[in-house]
Amino acid sequence: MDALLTPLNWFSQNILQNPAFFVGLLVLIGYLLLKKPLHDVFAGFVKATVGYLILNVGAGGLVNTFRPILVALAKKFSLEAAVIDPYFGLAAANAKLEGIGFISVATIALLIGFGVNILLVALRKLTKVRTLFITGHIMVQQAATISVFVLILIPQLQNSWGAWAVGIICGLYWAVSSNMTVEPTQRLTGGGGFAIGHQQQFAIWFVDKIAPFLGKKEDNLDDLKLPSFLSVFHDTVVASATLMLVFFGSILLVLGPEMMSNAELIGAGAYNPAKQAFFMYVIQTAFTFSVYLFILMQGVRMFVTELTNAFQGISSKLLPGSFPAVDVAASYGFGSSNAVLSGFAFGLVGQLITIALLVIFKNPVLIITGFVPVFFDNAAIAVYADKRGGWKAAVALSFISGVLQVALGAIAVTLLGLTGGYHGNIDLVLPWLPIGYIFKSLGVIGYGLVCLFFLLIPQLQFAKAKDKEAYYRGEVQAD
Ligand code: ASC
Repeated sequence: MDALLTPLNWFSQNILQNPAFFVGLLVLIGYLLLKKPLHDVFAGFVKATVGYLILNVGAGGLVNTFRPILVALAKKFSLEAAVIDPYFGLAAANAKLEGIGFISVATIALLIGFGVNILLVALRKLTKVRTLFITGHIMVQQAATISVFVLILIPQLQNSWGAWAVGIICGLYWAVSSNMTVEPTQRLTGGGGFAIGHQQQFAIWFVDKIAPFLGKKEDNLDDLKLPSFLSVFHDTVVASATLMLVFFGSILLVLGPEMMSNAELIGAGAYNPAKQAFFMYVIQTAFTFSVYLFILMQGVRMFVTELTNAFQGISSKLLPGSFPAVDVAASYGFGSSNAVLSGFAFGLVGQLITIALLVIFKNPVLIITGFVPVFFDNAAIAVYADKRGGWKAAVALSFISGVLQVALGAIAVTLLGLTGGYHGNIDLVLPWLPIGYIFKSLGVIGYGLVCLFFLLIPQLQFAKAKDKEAYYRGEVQAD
């Protein structure tokens, strides 16, 4: 058994959970299968891996700079509340799993889930699943949260079958939800050849369907006629730096130099009064947002180009007809240039209004905005909505998403009995919150029903497709 487990663990830790190398490896294999010259294979591997590492720098910079500021805000007002953010959610989920003695379930489930996903794609003629979820750091977070859903809400599964139960349902969710993003993403990217494997696949599917009813796609954010002085905001760097100066600038002023120089709370970005005026620190921190956003987009561009070229090798030879399901940031460059920021801004407004309502109505659980869902989810929602229904759809849907993240996040915290945080991303409330209630009320039968529900979704997609061959090729068809 050890002879099998040791290499599997090595693969999980070094490759699967480190998507830069996973994507690099896929590019390497893909180009080899396409019989490219070895120097091109090498170059593709390097560009994809480095591109992904650049994306990590951008995403990590955003998360590490802006998450502590929101946490400091909660501290300042002594709020005991749950932060809706996957990194806080991971810590809270692990604490819960440790409490019931099932801490290792999530890691085993990760491998089982990935295996299930491969199997579903390999059997695609039967399952109609076309996508392989390859975003390892997200899979780690979700395996932990879903472990809590399964083991806490269905206590009968707190036994040696627990890891299998979690792994199977994770694999189903990864395969099926990313498969739902094929058409929306192909439409957005003009046949880019990838799907989304992140934390908002159900939302993307829904937005793609509903946005055309909310507005006209011709009235998109890029073509919005702004008075000439406002038109400078069509530039992402100018728009993001200005927006963040207003938003994070106000928060930093409220927090003040004393709080911001608390290195324990703020981490690497703490304010050093000996070196800089506070006023300049505020401007620099706000502008840093644009820097990381710029880096993130650059990295994405590098790895997406290589991956979509190379994956043709994998999808023609190894896993026929498959699409890679990647980080949602890969979609950002294909929409209107300001969609990302608009989604963040209106999602934030939705979140803040809902948090205010929780306070006013004295809800027992208070929620704190976490950076990851409010930025990455709502940005994506606006990108896809704007493509299909213009700015009106983008504004409305990212706002609604913000409201749901907070309101349903608060319910999830209570349902699962978590302390300190919850995953918070939009898919982890819809569909996962209703799934939680099904688990709670129907137990193992509910678990079986949810598995069947997941299996049914690609069947329905396939049944609806007029041209069955085009479905397998991931071509967009008229509705
Ligand atoms: C997440 C998460 C991140 C970011 C990153 C976006 O959900 O955990 O670190 O989004 O993947 O590129």
